[in-house]
Amino acid sequence: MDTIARADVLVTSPSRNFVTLKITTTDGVVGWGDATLNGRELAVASYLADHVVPLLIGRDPSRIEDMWQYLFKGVYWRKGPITMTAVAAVDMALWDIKGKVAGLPVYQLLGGASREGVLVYTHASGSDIPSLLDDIAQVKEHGYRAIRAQTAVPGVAGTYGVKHGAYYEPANAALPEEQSWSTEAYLDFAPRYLAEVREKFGFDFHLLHDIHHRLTPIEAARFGKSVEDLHLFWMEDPTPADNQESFHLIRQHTTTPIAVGEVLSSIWDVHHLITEQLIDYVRLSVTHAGGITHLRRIFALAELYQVRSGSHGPSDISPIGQAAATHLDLVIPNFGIQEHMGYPGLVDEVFKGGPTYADGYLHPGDAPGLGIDYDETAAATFPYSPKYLPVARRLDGSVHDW
Ligand code: EZ4
Ligand code: CO
Repeated sequence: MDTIARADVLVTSPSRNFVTLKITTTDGVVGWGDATLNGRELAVASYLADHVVPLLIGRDPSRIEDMWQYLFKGVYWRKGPITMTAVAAVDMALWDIKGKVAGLPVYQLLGGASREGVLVYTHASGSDIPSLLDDIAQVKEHGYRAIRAQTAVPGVAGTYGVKHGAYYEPANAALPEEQSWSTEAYLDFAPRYLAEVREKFGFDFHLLHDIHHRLTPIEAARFGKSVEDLHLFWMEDPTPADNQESFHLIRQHTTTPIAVGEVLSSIWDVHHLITEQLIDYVRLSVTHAGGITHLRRIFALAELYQVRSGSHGPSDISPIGQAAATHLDLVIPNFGIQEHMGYPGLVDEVFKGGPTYADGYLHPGDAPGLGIDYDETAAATFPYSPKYLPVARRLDGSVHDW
């Protein structure tokens, strides 16, 4: 029987950090899994190398579901982003192996394509309204049918979501940068710039906006109400979802669709949001939510309540995680949209292949497994470099949700 011969945890930083799990079987089949948790990379690397790799050796790589149960239930300490990212990496690597052994792309193993391609949205941003409008014009030229629009808020130093140069890289410093925040300034400005976007470009594309957990429920309700005529595809993370019940309050006031999930990692983090129909899109990622095995269970629950998928796909999920997401997206009946932020150039030197983009859609391709390779020689030339997300402080100096 083919068993797991070895597993290696690889860390590389081709301009940003990625953690990758490589599983090799006794038959010499290699599976890749993404284990990148932005700003806490080495915690997951240690969880895998110190506590998971020794358990994998000699086990049957074809028993994906059993491996998932073993790593989730078997450890006693359940859930949380570090655990669920580590479990996800093993899960992804085993799906990659199963596909390679079968000679089939992972989406075929999951039931086959339900659509021709995966609708994606990308980011447009600006330091002010004119530069946002320019950026949207450029993004539209690349064929995107769905665009997330963010602009720096006047009087707020370092607003989240704004590109510096060609890319937006949230983990931007060796120690966390201190940024500022004013809810009043944001609530005054954001609806106005989103209105200008619709005025200039019309309604024939999906317009998305990320609130990044910055509002209270009643503030989010006010925001959602004030942009109803702009027909946003969604407002993302209007308030932290630690208290799932608080979304009832937002729902009572606005028909602006709601998307939640990028910082969450298990079905238990969203089950109330889903079963009470408090959100429209669930945004957990394959990489941070226990892999394909767990995320497809979350999407299956969501389908019963007409909640669609909208997975997180930032540059801090590696191309392996993005490939895995694209396979799942192609199959599930309640797919909504997939985030596709893209990567800085050096990332291509390490990660080879992966989904292809055309005309606003991604396709995972038909190579066996996940369809992506990792160049270990290139990766070794980009050593780990500490990179942290910023923190946000209100104008009085107190810490706000980032
Ligand atoms: O700030 O992934 O929707 N996307 C986002 C991201 C997050 C980063 C944090 O690691 O909000 O840009
Ligand atoms: Co977000």
